[in-house]
Amino acid sequence: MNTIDIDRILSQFEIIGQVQSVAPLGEGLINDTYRVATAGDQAPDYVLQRINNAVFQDVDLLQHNIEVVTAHIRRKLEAAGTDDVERKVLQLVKARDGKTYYRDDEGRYWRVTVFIPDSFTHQAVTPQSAFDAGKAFGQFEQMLVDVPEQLGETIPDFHNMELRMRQLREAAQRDAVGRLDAVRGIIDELERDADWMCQAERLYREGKLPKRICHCDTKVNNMLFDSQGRVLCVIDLDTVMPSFIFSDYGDFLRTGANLTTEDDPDESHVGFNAEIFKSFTTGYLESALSFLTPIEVEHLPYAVALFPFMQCVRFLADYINGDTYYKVKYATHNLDRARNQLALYRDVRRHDAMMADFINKLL
Ligand code: GN1
Ligand code: MG
Repeated sequence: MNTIDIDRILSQFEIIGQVQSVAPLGEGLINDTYRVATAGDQAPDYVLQRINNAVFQDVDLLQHNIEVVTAHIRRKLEAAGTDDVERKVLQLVKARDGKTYYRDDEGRYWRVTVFIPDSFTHQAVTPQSAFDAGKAFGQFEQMLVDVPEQLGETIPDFHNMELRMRQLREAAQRDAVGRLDAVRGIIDELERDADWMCQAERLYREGKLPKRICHCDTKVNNMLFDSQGRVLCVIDLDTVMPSFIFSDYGDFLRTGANLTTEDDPDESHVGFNAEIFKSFTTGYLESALSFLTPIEVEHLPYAVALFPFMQCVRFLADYINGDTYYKVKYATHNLDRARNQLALYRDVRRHDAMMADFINKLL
């Protein structure tokens, strides 16, 4: 993407100040993100994103969800007298036509938010920031219990484990690029636990498990921290939609409590960090216990296992399909990620009893 293009895109939005530089930002695997720096102290910096509309096919619905959610959170923070609200919720910048996105001549979709000053993302957490993050996600879900509109699913059945298993089986059946032979062992291992992992969908069908508005992409690097390491807010709101609370609780621990990054190719580095589990869970239950049902609480250890398992299934399916979904940097990147997540899943399962015990003591 050259500067001319970016300038032309930015000129479609109601931004103030003189654009000084545009540089790639963050580690997202789906959208392309840039930081737009402006000259002087008067104008804010901005975040420009190209929305991946192969993944998010209904951009209108996507942006509508984000508008509703950010406005709702802003009202709640203001009503609670929170200081520094501007740094605690994302602010969308309108395009010239009043929409919160712009479709360019080539059919690419763009959006702009105000960059939150002195904010940082991290790939790892300390016990203290895990506790804060737990509390923040519980509060996030709590603020959204009375969101004034029904939100649509920006990716239908996003965290539906039955669907993810079906997609893996279909990928294996097609074997589009001849990678199946190398991964049969992993598939067999996943199949052994697949039925257990799909229990949330069954509980939902039986009317025993609710869906609530969740963030659904709570990995560590989707959270902004200030320079002292305190949580500011949750970003990357594309996947905010109705789901099981397991999504937010489990996906945070999938990244936060892994002893290494999700794509570390050396499995011996992978492991479940029990200390992070404990601090995150303590924070989460402090804010979420007021609205969680007993069946949700009882299944939290299941949620910790579900997300590395599901992510393994998704990375592996993408590997078999020839890397059509996630950004990859080398040929076996998705395979390394899948192996990493499977190793994490195994280690989480070694902690089943500890997790249940710990949660019971908190109640
Ligand atoms: C994607 O966009 P990003 O990188 O924050 C993905 C998540 C996965 C994650 C794995 C819309 O998140 O579901 O958990 O990669 N988002 C989508 O790192 O598929
Ligand atoms: Mg992200």
